[in-house]
Amino acid sequence: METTLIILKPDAVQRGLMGEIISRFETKGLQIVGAKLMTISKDLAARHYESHQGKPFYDGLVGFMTSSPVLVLAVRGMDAIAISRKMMGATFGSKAEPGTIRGDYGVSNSFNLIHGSDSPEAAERELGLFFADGEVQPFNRAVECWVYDMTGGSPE
Ligand code: IDP
Ligand code: MG
Repeated sequence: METTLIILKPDAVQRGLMGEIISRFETKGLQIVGAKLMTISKDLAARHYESHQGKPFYDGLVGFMTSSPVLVLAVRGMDAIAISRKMMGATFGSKAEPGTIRGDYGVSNSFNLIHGSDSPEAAERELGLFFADGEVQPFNRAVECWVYDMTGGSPE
């Protein structure tokens, strides 16, 4: 099981798309194990996007991410990182395939609604930036044995 860090960016929150997007993850069978509405500080945005420092879009990205509240989610499941990235679609709203979150809800390249960790290392680092100990709660789901085939003893 993996847990990934998802951020519903300021445009998703302002446009009233939180529920729609959360529904997609829940309907898929992924589990929301952490959630926090917050305004990201410049310092936290800089740490989160440290690998993009120096790029032409960096200042705009930090300005955007700190401009209005975001909804930060911890999303859990088997292969949750790769599945979430696929559900998000390509980075630019103008290029993202229909059927993906970015493809269905937006047209902008920089205001692209959602962030998702891109590797297990990134997920661990980013979850640590946004959630304190105990704020992510991987509770037992009663429906788990219908979301996954557990007949072999491990989730399939
Ligand atoms: P990702 O969010 O799909 O992982 P990254 O390349 O990690 O894409 O870029 C981080 C964020 O920076 C993007 O989600 C987008 O908001 C913004 N961004 C990336 N490239 C550009 C660009 O060329 N112009 C404007 N914004 C960009
Ligand atoms: Mg990225």
